[in-house]
Amino acid sequence: MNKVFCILCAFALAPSVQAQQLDPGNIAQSQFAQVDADSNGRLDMAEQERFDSDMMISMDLDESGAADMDEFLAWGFGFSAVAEERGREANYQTASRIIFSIMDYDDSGEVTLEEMNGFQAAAFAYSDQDDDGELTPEEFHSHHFMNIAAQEALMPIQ
Ligand SMILES: [Ca+2]
Ligand SMILES: [Ca+2]
Ligand SMILES: [Ca+2]
Repeated sequence: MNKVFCILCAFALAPSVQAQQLDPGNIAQSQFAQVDADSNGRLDMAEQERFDSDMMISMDLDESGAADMDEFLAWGFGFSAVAEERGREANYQTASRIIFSIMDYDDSGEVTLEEMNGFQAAAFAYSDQDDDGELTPEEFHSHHFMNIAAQEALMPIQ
């Protein structure tokens, strides 16, 4: 039931992502809004964990209880369209593979929710520059590992 709901959510989100300007900053902004369940302009760890459980259910298409590399890459995190538009698909895929490998703490080839939570807790602590237990949009955009990886992968070649 929950799974079906989340798959529907993923489809429902797709058009709004495409309607946005293809700008990594806008995508990070829309991701922030999705995680910020109480819309108070800041993310706390409880919001992040709720979002990650929903995301894991949506990603885990074969219902194995974990996400493998293909499921993780297929999810795309909203940046795939930008990567395509900029001809940076290979870079973006490499960045995503690196993030996946870091998340896959026991090297099993699958990321469990527990591993995802461990990664997100570390990323959250790192991003929380003023250590107040919440992330501002700026802390999230500029310091979260996944946003750093995506922005670097999608940056125009100078
Ligand atoms: Ca919040
Ligand atoms: Ca694993
Ligand atoms: Ca903070």
